[in-house]
Amino acid sequence: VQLSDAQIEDYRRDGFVILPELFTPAEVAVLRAETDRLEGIEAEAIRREHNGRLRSVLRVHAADGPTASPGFRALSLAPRLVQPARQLTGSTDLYIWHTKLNLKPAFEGGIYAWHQDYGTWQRDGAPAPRMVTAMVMLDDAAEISGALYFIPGSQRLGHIRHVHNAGLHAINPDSLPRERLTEALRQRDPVAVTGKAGTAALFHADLIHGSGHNMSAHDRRQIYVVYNPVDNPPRQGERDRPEWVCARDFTPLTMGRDQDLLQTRALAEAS
Ligand SMILES: O=C(O)CCC(=O)C(=O)O
Repeated sequence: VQLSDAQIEDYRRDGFVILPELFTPAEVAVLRAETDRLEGIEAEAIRREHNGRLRSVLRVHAADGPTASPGFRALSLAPRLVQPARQLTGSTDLYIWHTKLNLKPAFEGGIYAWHQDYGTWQRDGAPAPRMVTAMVMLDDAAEISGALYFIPGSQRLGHIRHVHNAGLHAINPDSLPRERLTEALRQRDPVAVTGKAGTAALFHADLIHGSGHNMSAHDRRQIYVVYNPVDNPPRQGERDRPEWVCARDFTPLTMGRDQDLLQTRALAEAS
């Protein structure tokens, strides 16, 4: 998939572009089966809700390690995501900053307060907000199930210093100061990122986004793949987070083939 000039223009203006049903139902089924398998694993790169259901799993794209998943690796290297990420970053040589599978289980899945991802990544030492995140829905995403929201164009505000959000029962401890948020929300109405399973959204590292509680009876599973140009690696940061949230291998990724994702199912069945 190559993005059209109009889609690239949308991204420059709004900070995101949506690609409806980029992955087929059969491919999504492979990824859901992988998610079920990961539910049974214990690892440092896994977070759970109070009821024991998965909240998030990191490093699912890796070739090895406890959370490695051939299906999610194939998705992360699929030309359908890598080519648009190359166009939007303007860089052919990308590596994966991290991958994160967010589950938002039915009734339990909680709030991600409004934030810009680069707020965190700058503290990791990343020189510039040049990353592009590809989110792919593994379930149909509706507003009631804790949909992701974007504030269109907010990436153009640049990086805003985040503050600790005591009292807001969010998963992420830091968010934007209320007055800056109010200003951004007055400029543009937020957009709910809803759609059919398999839909992808690519978004800018400075785009303000967040999501509410999953009040539905259905899980809201979404995978996030963060691509970063190899010439924008983290330098010495304020802190040293684990490799599963901030990768240290800056070897340019090798793009896979679009058929690889379905083939991982055949390989799993044969083994
Ligand atoms: O999955 C979501 O609803 C939001 C996740 C998010 O913004 C994050 O992990 O930084």
